[in-house]
Amino acid sequence: MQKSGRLSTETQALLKACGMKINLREQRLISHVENMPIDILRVRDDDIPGLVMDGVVDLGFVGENVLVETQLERESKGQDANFSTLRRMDFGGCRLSLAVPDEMEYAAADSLEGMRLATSYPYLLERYMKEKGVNISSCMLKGSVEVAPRAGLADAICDLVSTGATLEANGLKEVEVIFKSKATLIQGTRELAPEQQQLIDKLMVRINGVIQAKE
Ligand code: PRT
Ligand code: ZN
Repeated sequence: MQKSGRLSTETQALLKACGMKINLREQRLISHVENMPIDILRVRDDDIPGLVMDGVVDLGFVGENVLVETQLERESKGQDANFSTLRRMDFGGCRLSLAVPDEMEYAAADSLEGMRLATSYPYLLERYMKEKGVNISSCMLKGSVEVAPRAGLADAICDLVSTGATLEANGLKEVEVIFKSKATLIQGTRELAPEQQQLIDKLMVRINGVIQAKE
């Protein structure tokens, strides 16, 4: 799971609601669940899909945006990108959107033809633009994507949005949603011992119950 960030509080709360006794110490990478044979690894969210796809961990909670971006990047490099989705969560909702300066005229994706877009998600952006048949160049920024147009680094951006306040504060308008995301639970393709798979099945019953009870 994510160590600290937008997904960590709700992931921890879900695991506790499923009956796991966990005592997560700040400095520890790995914590053992006291009442179940499970170890919890807490890392940057960007590392989670790769850890699952490489079989280093069996399960991962991660945003679909990070998951699909990693999958596309790995596929483009011929690396393993296999996993299965166990269940979409009811938290971590956001959208990956195209946004342009307020004063720019925008009708459809082809309004961006020939432009440069700043993004942390170049593969999702490229996939969308290819589908639309629009040629753009992208400039990779891991943070502060929303200041790129004002700084003269890009004409427009492709970034995560939840309330839209960040875009508004930076003189940008959201013009198109290219990917809708929530947190999701994935499993690697490594074959597990029967008792391990049974434990996962039991956990899934509990996770489904916890999420349904909130609906
Ligand atoms: O340190 P680590 O690498 O683990 O964390 P991180 O900083 O990369 O990610 P974090 O914790 O910010 O986000 C983790 C995941 O939460 C994302 O990958 C998404 O799946 C999900 N999520 C949900 C969001 C948002 N909502 C969100 N609003 N991730 C980022 N944002 C950012 C967005 O990038 C923009 O800067 O919030 C800003 C916009 O918010 P609004 O409300 O102003 O629109
Ligand atoms: Zn991250």
